[in-house]
Amino acid sequence: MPTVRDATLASATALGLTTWYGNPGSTEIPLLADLPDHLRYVLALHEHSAVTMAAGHALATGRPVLVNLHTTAGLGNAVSALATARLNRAPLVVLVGQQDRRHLAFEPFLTGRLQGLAGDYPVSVHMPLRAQDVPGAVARARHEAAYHRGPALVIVPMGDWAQEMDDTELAAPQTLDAATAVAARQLEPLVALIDSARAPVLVTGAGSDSDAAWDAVVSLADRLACPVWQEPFSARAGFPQDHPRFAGFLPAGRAGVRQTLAGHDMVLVIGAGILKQFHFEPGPLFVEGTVAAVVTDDPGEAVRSPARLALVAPIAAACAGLADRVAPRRPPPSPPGTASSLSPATGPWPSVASEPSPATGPSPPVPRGAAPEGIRPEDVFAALGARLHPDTVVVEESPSSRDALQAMVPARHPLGFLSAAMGGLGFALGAATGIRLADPRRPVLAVLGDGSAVYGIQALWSAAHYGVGVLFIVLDNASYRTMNRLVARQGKAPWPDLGGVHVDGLARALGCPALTVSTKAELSALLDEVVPGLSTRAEPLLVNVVLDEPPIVP
Ligand SMILES: Cc1ncc(C[n+]2csc(CCOP(=O)(O)OP(=O)(O)O)c2C)c(N)n1
Ligand SMILES: [Mg+2]
Repeated sequence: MPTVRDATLASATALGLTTWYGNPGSTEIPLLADLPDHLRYVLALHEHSAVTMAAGHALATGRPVLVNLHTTAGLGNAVSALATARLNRAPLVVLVGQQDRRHLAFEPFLTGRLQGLAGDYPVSVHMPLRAQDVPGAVARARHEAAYHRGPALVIVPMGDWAQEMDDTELAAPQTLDAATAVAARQLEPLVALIDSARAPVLVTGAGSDSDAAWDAVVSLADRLACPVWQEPFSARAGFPQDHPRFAGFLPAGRAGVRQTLAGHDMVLVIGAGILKQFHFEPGPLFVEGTVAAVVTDDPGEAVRSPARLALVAPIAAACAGLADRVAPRRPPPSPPGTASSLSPATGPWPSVASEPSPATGPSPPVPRGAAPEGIRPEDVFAALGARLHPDTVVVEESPSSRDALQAMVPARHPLGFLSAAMGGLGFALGAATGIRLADPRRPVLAVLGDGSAVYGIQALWSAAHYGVGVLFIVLDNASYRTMNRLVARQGKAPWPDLGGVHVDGLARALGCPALTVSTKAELSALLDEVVPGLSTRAEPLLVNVVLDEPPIVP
């Protein structure tokens, strides 16, 4: 008779769970010892990195990835990364070790109170009632992770693995597929709403970041001859940001949204809820008389949206269907003296490439007052924007310069931009590593603040050990500049600056090659050398860019 472990490995293999990320503990040794060679185990030096790397891998492939965590200590370390994985909709099967069930009642060493440790961030948490239910629970977790797009936890007592399997079927399908079509009838109310509007506008979110959805939303925007905005604080690009209809990034405050979208009487949000905010601001989201609708494949986004109509449907199919059915429109007349054809620089709407937008403020400023050779974040982004291949994945974690990065390095292919959906720092280093590990042909760049880099630094060891060719650019302003800006409005900060943190030194200590640059000339020379080879790079490189930024004015 095969064991529970044999049956689980066979089922996991059949379901495509062949790359495992983890950090081992004694409760998982019966599972991990002599793991078959066709299963690849990627070691992370901290469970947070195991989950961020796995999340990057899962987002790059669109398929679930397995994570191995060690009882309370391991799961506890991983919780914020699991929460981020849930918000970023990364499908993960998380096996959590537990003490042997035969003496769990005595609370032996390493007993975990695991069930509620990750709160309600996982899409499911199961500890099978019998050892023989473990293979089925793992298969179900794979389907739950894929269907609900988040981490599904299975807690496995260590004695279960050696138990004999019985001949009861696994309580899980071999294949689970979800519909990707939408019935024409279900689109009719939305078609009517759009057709009755005078000036509709589209707002896209992370949910429409796929080849098929980009194509469909482009067709819809063309049909409606309307601009397309990106939702505030979006973790991914829902529309090609070099497209002439791309209007920019909405502000994360109600007043800014109202003002930006004031000329439209209908707002159709695609692949997001209505509408992510940051600091609370009173007042309505839209000017009076504006009708809002949402198309999303996430029921959670639909149910919390203050909309006239919310449609839960596969986004690409729904948008393609809308594009076929809504009445075609002509573009608004161009103001006198401007070109009539659309191009990123000449479109009728404020474009990131052309003029100031109410969302992002003035175009990225030309640095003034800095030492001629001193580097501002905008210098880095201009240098990157001029060199990066359009297919590059940019993983962002540079809080005080995110707006400039997004404006100056547009996402030109799906997964061209990725950041932590809930704003938790420590995601980018691991996520970039996992993406590149999953897809070694795609150039991958992570842009990190110096503070942010330290939250996920252990992933650099894995990147180095497994020969993962990510370029990590650290913007070294020796501070939590974002926090300093926020606090400056109200008083003095109780925390010091970060002088003395040398991220390049940390990288080298973890086996990752690292350099520091502090002049524009050094930066250009380095990027000229490194960027063209990003798609074939076989080792990571961390570049610490010493910034010369102006003081914060409260
Ligand atoms: C895990 C976590 N802890 C704390 C914060 C709060 N936080 C937001 S931005 C920031 C400063 C980040 O500093 P750095 O990466 O150097 O970026 P800078 O603001 O200097 O651009 C902090 C601490 C957070 N978002 N996530
Ligand atoms: Mg900083």
